[in-house]
Amino acid sequence: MELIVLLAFAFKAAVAQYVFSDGFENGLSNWTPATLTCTGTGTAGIDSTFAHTGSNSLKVVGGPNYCDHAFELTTAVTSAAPLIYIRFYIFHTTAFPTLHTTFVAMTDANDGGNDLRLGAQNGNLAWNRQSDDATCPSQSPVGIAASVTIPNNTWTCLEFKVDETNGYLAAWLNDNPIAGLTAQNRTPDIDQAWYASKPTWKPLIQNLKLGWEAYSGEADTLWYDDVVIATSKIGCGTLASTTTTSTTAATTSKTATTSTVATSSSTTTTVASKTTTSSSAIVVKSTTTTTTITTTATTTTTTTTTIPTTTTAKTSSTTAATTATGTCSIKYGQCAGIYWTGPTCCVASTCTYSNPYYSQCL
Ligand SMILES: [Ca+2]
Repeated sequence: MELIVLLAFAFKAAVAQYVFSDGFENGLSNWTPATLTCTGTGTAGIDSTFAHTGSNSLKVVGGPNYCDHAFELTTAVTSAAPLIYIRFYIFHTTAFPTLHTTFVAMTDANDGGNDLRLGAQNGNLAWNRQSDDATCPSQSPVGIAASVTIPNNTWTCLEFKVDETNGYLAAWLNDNPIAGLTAQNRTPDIDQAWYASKPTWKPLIQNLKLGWEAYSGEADTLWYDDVVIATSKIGCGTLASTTTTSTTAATTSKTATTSTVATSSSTTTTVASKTTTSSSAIVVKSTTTTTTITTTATTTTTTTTTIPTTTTAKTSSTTAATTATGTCSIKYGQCAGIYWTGPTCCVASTCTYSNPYYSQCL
């Protein structure tokens, strides 16, 4: 018993920032289907024939209509709060469309329980806030160009950060920062509009939902694997400090496996088939992960308590002045479209029809 405690400490010292790691080798035991307002043809479930590592992955068949959405959910993110890093490998098969889609959704308790979404619009990745349909980057030519797409038919490493204390976001594709997904500096075309409509925006994330949701008739089939949630940058390669792990490795073989989750440190994400080598590492890893979760959960409880204090202390008087949009969308914001429930007038711009689902202030 003592040994286990010691191990837990040693392990915590090394990789305490990891609160969750799942390669779906134990099925969906760490996930639950997200409860959605309507259901259609979308499905999410284990695929035991295709994986980034190991044998299993999460397969999502997302239908074209809004109700054809499907998501699997974990609440482990709350153990990493208030600074949450999430990394996974994603493999999708249809180019991101011009119109808006979502593949990651997170319930935000500070935003009326609406989702903070990561998806795509105009072919590139974008954050989207369900409550006011704000996007980061702005869907202007400059904003769109500051983001990237996820290539089809290859496993790709995607990581993002939600900093609840400061209300900041960041993201990396194959470890490369995505400028357009950085919400922090109130930069025109990037995140100015994001904060303009909600100057004191600070999310309180309740869960991570991986799946698919379309708003304009777009379908995609996707796979997810090797999901890690942590309190610091994870990266696409090896999971954190191998240093301490090697110390503990002497004690038990159990720990020896921990260092490895992302043994596939190759950022050369090639087509799916080349995964066999690291597979066993991942499988064993899941045993250790359980230890991590417990350990870190304890630490985080303390951290979580601090959130209200921090939040209240930070009233941003600076940002309030940035842009007063009133009830109209700002330039490059959405102003009309099927499913659109936001403002229909524009500040210093004209609501311009793009398609039945999207009109933009230009
Ligand atoms: Ca797997």
